Amino acid sequence: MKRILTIQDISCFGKCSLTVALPLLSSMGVETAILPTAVLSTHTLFKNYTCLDLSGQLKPVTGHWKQEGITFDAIYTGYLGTEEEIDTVIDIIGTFRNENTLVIVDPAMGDNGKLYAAFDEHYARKNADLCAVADIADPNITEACFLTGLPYRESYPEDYIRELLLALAGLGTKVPILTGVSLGEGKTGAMGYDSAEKQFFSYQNARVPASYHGTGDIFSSVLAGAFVLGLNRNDALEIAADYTAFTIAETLKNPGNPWYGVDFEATIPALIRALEMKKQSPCFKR
Ligand code: PXL
Repeated sequence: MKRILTIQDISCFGKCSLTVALPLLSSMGVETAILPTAVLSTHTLFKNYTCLDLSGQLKPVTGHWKQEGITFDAIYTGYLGTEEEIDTVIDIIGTFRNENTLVIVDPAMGDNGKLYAAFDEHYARKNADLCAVADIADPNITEACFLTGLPYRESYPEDYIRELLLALAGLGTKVPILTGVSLGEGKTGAMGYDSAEKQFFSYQNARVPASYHGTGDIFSSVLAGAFVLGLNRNDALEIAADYTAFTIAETLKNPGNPWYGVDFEATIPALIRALEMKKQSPCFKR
């Protein structure tokens, strides 16, 4: 069984970060170790959230794992807290990485042109150091702009997305993948760039007219699971984008749908079915 380590916060209520990554990765059949960076009462879109910083635990916990000889096929990072913590996480990646370890970075720090409440621009730029050590990094357009210094645009030609991807590759990310990319009227999806092969790739589906919190974490978790299981980049992008879009659509059907997150629990069986189909494809390599 493949084993992944995911490093991000626990928002105890609100359906994001570890409370999404752990069930999704486990459902995909990936053994999932967690390294919680902080415990928050809710995610930071709620007012008056509490936060207990656990960054002092990162080194002792991973030190113990190292003594035990524990290894990982992949390391996937999400929402972190401080610049110092980013340095610690980079160290941890260095400690556990070997030539086969896949490093997936979701530099979760903002959306819709703005940073989340807990962050400033200095923190945002620090995330570029983490992206520099990533095999795959999947920022949204907002995050990519804060990482690269390129201007944020609400509407854009495809060339703008290519420029952002090349700038992300310039930071050192081997395969940057931009999320929330619309390449046509009524469409949304993701576009990536494989810097070794110098090839762009993309996947689009119909845009569901709603935006929910935590969908970035859902996309990243499924993407990370798909890559560690050995799906090729097109299949990985497709399963992550389809699952996210389907989950948003299902959430919209729920008359009492919560504003703070999506009903991903209801769509896990569909994810497992989609994954089984992909694994039967001749491109499946592991
Ligand atoms: O979904 C990203 C995320 C993760 N963790 C916390 C957050 C957010 C987004 O706001 O606040 C604590």
